Amino acid sequence: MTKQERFQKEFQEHVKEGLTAYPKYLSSRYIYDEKGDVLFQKIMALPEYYLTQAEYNIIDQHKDALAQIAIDEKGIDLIELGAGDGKKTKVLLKHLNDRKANFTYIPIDISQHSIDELTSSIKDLWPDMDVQGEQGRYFSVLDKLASYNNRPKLIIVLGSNIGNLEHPEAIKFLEQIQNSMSDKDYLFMGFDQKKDPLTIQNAYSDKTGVTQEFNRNLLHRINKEMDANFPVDTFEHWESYDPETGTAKSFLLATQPCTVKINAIELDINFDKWETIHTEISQKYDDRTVEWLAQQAGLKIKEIYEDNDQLFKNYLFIK
Ligand code: AVJ
Repeated sequence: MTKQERFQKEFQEHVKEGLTAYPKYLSSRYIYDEKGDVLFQKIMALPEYYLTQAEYNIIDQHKDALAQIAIDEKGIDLIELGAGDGKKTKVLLKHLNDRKANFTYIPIDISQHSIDELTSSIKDLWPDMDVQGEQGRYFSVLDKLASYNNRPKLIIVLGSNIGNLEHPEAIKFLEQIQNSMSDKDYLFMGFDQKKDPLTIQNAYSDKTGVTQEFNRNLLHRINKEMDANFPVDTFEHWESYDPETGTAKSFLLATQPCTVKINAIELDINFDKWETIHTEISQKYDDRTVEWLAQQAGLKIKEIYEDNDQLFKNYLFIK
């Protein structure tokens, strides 16, 4: 079975499981095909979606401290999980390059398309930079990371991507990274912070409807890849943020009753009016919660960096 076929099979099993459950759910992991990648890039450019700018600000402010790690260690592997378009990382890459640090950049992403685009754009900017991109799911690639032990690693995970995971999964994720680290390695990770609930609510339900399209892309994909007939436009995006738990939840809401045929998996699914499909969580954090997650995963916080508007934080972890 090819990687692609395995992915399709997994996707089909997930759809079957999630849409026959009550309440229904689907994972945001499957939003990201080529169209989903473009929609997420549009989200990152939205004025409401403060996360990208805030983390950009942090990296810009602290790029020298991060570059110093590479200089002090006389060379590192810079491994990025979920690299995407690398916009924020390029600030760091430029600085590492300017300071003539010795490093290999290893961007890892689920999307081969993203890896190819990122690699060629870096080659245009810095022809001599050592870039070795890899396509894969975090969890499968993490095992491989453990073998990159010839020199210290700086592992970076930006964008508060960890926020898509419930706490137990987040701990597992951190644990797997921790297992792949030696005591010379660093982990630099973004965690979006608890803040005015309205700011969060707006970031995940923009007026122009890009987030709705992003969320609906799940249904478009099922229609296209599983020969299904979701009336996509009758499903509305809904966002709810709980300021106590810090969990922002995305839903698709059936505004009309309907029956959806998913031919590839021989499944008919009924939706009542106002029935929900839960599609994503975007967890928000505070220092206490991050400390707890880190401790559960065997990591220690070495440094905390915050943006000027106090919206977002990046934590530097060691073993
Ligand atoms: C890519 C997981 C960080 O949860 O903030 C953006 C995805 N969803 N708008 C997030 C997303 C809706 C994003 N992450």
